[in-house]
Amino acid sequence: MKKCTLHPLILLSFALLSSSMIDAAEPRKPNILFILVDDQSPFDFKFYNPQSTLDSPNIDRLATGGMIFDAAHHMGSFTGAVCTPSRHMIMSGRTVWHLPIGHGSKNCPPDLEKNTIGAVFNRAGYATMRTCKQGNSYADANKQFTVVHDATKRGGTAETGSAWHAERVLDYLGERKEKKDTRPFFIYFGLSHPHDIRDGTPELLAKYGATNHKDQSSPPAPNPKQPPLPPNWLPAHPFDNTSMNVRDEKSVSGVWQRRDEATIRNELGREYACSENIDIQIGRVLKQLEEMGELDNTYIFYTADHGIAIGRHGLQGKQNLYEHTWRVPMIVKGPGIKPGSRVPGNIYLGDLLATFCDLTGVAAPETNQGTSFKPVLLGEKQSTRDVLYGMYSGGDKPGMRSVKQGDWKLIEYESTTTKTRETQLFHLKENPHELIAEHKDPKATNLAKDPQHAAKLTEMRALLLAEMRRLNDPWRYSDQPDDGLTPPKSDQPRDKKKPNKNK
Ligand SMILES: [Ca+2]
Repeated sequence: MKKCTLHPLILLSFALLSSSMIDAAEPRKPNILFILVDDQSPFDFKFYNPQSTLDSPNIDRLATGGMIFDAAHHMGSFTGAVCTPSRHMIMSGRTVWHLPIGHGSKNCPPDLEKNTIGAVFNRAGYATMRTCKQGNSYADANKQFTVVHDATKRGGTAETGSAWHAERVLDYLGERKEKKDTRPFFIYFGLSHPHDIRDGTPELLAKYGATNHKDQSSPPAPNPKQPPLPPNWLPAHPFDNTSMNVRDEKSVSGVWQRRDEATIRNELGREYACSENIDIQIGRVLKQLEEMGELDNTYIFYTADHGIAIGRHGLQGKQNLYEHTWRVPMIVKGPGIKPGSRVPGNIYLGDLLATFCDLTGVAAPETNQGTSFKPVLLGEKQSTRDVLYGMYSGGDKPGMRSVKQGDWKLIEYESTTTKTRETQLFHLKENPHELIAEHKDPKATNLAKDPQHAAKLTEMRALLLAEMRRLNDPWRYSDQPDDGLTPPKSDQPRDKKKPNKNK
């Protein structure tokens, strides 16, 4: 008589079914490692700029193992301390005119800090930890993390530089291992560099041919190891951009108001030395996560609070809306993200909170105004929005505004104080470095005065006005309808606590 047995494949199916039922009953929430650096242009990296000489093997590996965003932006700033609104937007998911600081504070609900990253993820049962610089940030939100180790570390040694922040993360992971803590984690791994003063380690400064130049009256020594001049370098910005007297354009040690080749290449060398050190520190943290078996269940985000000029367009600082400064690097690696993928994305830093929540199944707070880009990360779409708006009004008013749609970008400049009025129109595919007449490149320039592009200019100006209205921008340009708005009286944002300028 034939013995009744189950076919091995059926047995295997039962085993798989029961294992997936266990998984379904107790899904393990993913961890988040959020890496935020201070003042870094996307064009410092080879994956955004093949001419770059920056070595960043660990960040490059995140890029090849994850997704690169070509159009990630910060929304802007109403103060020279661009970090401050940027970090408020990151923490809260709110847009620039709806923050608890600045002219838009009347548009912000009270106690917003209770709906920022640390508070939201604590409520969701996450273990939360943060290390970052101090100052020009969002102090009430920073302290919502359960474990906080904040200090500004911009020196050239392990104790005074980026290694200090990495040590805090490594210690925290070590304690987690010791305590057998199995809760999912949210680690906010912030670094104080490559923000000036860019005192790199001696080895890395030597690698990039740079010195911590202290003599304002002479340029530093040229060195062939220094990074090349950027393609959009200029010896001076050709017109008053409404914020030429801000600290970053005049007082940064090592640059001051110098824009000569030797000064800019040396300062880029200092920036790269600091950025490579950050890369080394990230490598240490990733290695520990791998050894702990956490890497495969962790979403890793790498970005900066905004970009920086360092000689591009004759500027030094972060108070402008060219792509080198308005854009930020953005890399995301994690479960379900196709390795080596690349998208425009059209995202803001203010979309991060919504995305963190969406990826982890945590409800986003009602105060959030950002849009999750999880569908982009999962390969379902290329971008989350069609139009991007940027602003800067930390100098003369109304200051600068930009709008981008597809390959087209408009930047407007107006100062009611100096009567400056300038317009730039760029086709970014044909002119990715936003070259202008002073760059003397026959193939690329500002198209705003080209009659062939008059219709496009009109269209982009209409888009900008629509975005200014949609986002409650309190200012209007003199050739825009005033919409019945009274321009804000004070030149200074109405901050409860005034930001410590440009730290
Ligand atoms: Ca910054």
